[in-house]
Amino acid sequence: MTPRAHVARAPGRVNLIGEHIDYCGLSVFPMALRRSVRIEFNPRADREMRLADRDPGFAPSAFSVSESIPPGPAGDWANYARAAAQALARRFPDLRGIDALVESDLPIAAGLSSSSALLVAIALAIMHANRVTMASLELMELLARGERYVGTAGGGMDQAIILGAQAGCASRIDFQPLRLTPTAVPTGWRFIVAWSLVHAEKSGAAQQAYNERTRQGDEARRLVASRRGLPEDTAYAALLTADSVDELLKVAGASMPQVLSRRFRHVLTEGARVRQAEAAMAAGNLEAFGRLLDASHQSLRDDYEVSHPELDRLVELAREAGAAGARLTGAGFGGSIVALCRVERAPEVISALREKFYAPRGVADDVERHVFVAEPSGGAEVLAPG
Ligand code: NG1
Repeated sequence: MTPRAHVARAPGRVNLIGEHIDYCGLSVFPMALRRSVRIEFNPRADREMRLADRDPGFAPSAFSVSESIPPGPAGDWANYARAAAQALARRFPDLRGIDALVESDLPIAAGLSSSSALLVAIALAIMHANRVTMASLELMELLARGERYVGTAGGGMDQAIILGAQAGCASRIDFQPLRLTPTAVPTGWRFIVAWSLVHAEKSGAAQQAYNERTRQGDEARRLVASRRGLPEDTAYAALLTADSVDELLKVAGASMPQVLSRRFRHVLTEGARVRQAEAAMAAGNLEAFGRLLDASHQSLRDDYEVSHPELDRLVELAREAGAAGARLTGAGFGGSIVALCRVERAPEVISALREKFYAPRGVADDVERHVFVAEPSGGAEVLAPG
């Protein structure tokens, strides 16, 4: 890579609340992290993409930009680059490729969206190299659809926050139509992210479990809509304007198998918690925000069944150490938790996790790789050569 290379940077994200509801079209409340994927890149004169990673665990990869790029094997990291390149090639004719060198300080498969950050950084690099631009909201939607290339029926939260985050803020993301509304994170609050040491590989079993949840959410919605005499394609948001949460839960309880009605209950109650959490943050009410985190975790564990015993243990330990609340964040099945505490409590929470979670598992020395304070950061950008 020449010293004149540009750099595309895309942050990871931690979702504060609103889990497994973006694909139902309901609002979510994430923030971007300082940890990020950085790509040094130079334009090429042809359509080739030549990718390398500073981490030798990721083999170099090459492919050609086109409207239909054959995927690599399941789990191949370069599939996220293929997804970005294909989505852009369908929007802009005759794109040239890039030479790219990737590095990242984001943990992989930890529920912090390292894969969407890679996809967004590659997309920005290709666009910059080809001097093409797009309205930000349109790009968020294009890349959310584009990421389905890898086989996950994901929602649009990750690409939206990675591109649209504001430093110092969490953002409520509404869908249909897509919109971001920032709220400043109070200066005395700290969100601590802790990894469970369990990889939630979105290309493996977790992908099937994730896609199963999206199907169940959809089926429950259709059953309730038809019970209410509404068209089958009535969205969650429209169901909620027609009836109260309690009424909808009663209908669900009477019209579908128990497992579906529990999934449905998670979606509706989590949707309500997002609005309450946003208001609690705006009011600086840490205790109220913490209670909502706890309620979200319980719902994800019992109704949505996406937790893991190691996540439950981390949540329990964070609360015992004085966090106002904690919950799993991201898709679950492993990955990370997010805990909220006052700034002066943060060292105690972190050292309790070190002693009671990481030390017994033999990784106490590495604790700053696994636990960190999340600093609300700005969105993805391209930096000129230094
Ligand atoms: P992670 O945590 O990156 O696996 C996934 C989806 C989100 C959202 C969350 C659960 C993708 C790219 N991301 O995130 O859209 O549904 O799960 O809230 O599929």
